[in-house]
Amino acid sequence: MITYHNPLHQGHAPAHEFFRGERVPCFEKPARVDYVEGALRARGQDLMTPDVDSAPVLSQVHAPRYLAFLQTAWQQWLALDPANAGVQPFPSVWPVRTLRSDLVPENFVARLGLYSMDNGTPMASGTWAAAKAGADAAASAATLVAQGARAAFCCTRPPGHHAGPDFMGGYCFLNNAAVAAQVLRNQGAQRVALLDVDYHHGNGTQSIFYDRADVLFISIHGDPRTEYPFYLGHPDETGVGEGAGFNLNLPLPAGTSATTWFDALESACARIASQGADALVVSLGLDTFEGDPISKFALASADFTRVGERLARLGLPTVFVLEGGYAAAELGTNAVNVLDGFEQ
Ligand code: SP5
Ligand code: ZN
Repeated sequence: MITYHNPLHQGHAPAHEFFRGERVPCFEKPARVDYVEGALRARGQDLMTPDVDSAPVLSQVHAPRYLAFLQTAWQQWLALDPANAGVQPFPSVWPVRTLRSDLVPENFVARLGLYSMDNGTPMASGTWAAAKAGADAAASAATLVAQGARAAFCCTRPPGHHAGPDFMGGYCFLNNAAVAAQVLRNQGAQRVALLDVDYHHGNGTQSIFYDRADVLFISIHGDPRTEYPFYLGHPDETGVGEGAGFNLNLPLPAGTSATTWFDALESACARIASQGADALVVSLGLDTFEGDPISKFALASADFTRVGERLARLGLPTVFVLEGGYAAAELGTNAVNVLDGFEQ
């Protein structure tokens, strides 16, 4: 399968995130993609370097003020104090209900809160460059599929599906899957189905397309009554305005078995088939794996082959975009299994 990698991902390497009030090593670390690249190369796969500038498409899925902030966020942080080079910025105040989010504060940490949904999305010096190169990889993969390739895989980090129109969150900065879907639309697909199989609901992607009928968003994920991101991903969210009926959430309880998960996949595939789409984008989170350290589904490595097989049977030009998955050493096997299942 055509595969694009992100040559700049290692520049996004924050040291810590917060968990239960403690600083712990980041789950979303460079080794994740190193393992996937290793498994791809072992399979004889060429890794292509991004060759499409995603900037115009990023402006279609993210707000200008958010993109402008993110692009220079690290320089803004250093401008406060050169010693910040060794310190991770974290938001500490957020414009929740009754507070104003139309104003852009002069204080950097306040701006970081304006553009963040959580304090679990640490930044580093190379974050913008890594996120932008990842979006370029997604745009490149989608461009080849729009031009007739059967499928392509965007092997990147940081992930993207929690990043909304104007905010970062859940380890995500730029929404790579949204970029892929928008590229397919721009290049002729009338309707795109975007299926998110990450353990966590793709709140950012849902929000980007919630009022649009041209991108059907479907997500299978841990029930947000108990699982991150909590505040979106519930079954009564079905789209709004022209997008009414083009959003489908299929939450499953923490602890769900592979058998039940595949029943949900069947429902998702039935909706894609009935609603009709010219192309498919898959937000390929691998944190549904039974060994994932932060998630609670129970797919075995062999199940990922079945995921690929089932998605291939939809018969749609397909862009796979890597999202979460934190059992780093097993990510290579699980990713390659999806691609093998799709291609066999
Ligand atoms: C892309 C993606 O998968 N983002 C996930 C963001 C999850 N953020 C919350 C992390 C909470 C960590 N919980 C650790 C539980 C260890 N037992
Ligand atoms: Zn996830």
